[in-house]
Amino acid sequence: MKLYDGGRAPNPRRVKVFLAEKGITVPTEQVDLGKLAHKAAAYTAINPLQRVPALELDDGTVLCESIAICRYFEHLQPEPALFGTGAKEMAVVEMWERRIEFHLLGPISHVFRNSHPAMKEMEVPQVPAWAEANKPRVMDFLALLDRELGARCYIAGEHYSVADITGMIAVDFMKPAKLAMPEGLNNLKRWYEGVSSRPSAKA
Ligand SMILES: N[C@@H](CCC(=O)N[C@@H](CS)C(=O)NCC(=O)O)C(=O)O
Repeated sequence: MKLYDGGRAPNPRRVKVFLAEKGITVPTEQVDLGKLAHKAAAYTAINPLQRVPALELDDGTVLCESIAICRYFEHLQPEPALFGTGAKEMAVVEMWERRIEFHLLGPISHVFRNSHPAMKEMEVPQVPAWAEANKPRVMDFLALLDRELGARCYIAGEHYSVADITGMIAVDFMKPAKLAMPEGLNNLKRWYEGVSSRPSAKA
């Protein structure tokens, strides 16, 4: 088994934090996004979409998409449960994971990819207006999340889950996207301090 990693890039980091929470170690190969190694023929043969992460299994199967990779490990090693347990909790985790991905990580990525000079060769064409259009979406969703976190410890309930991993990494990704955290979101701040101080957050 081999994990194709991309340094501090947010999607590979989701898998690494997930693995750290599970205490699983996987042989890793770095794909240098800065040098566009993910666009070279060798990596394109692994993932024709030219994105990281990718997990190559011993039988040659390649799993892409961070959540698909995380789910694979959840089944291999169910504890600690990071996709919830039981029908209702699993559905609630899934709901929040998707909400965080589509309404927070996605819009932050659009801001970063369409405004940062380092992304010029990866986001073609860069559309600065699309970066601008996504900024208020990020702020609206953060305010919603702050209201939600007034009623519970973690994004999907009383247990830490994959939704918290995606949420923490999305918030961290605001820095390179040059998005400032608005003042006064105290529930969000308390949640972030908790999840980002877990040892897994260093991954
Ligand atoms: N939906 C994919 C997204 C993967 C993705 O976009 N990865 C970024 C790094 S965070 C990438 O490989 N970017 C390279 C590029 O845009 O050319 C997942 O969940 O893994």
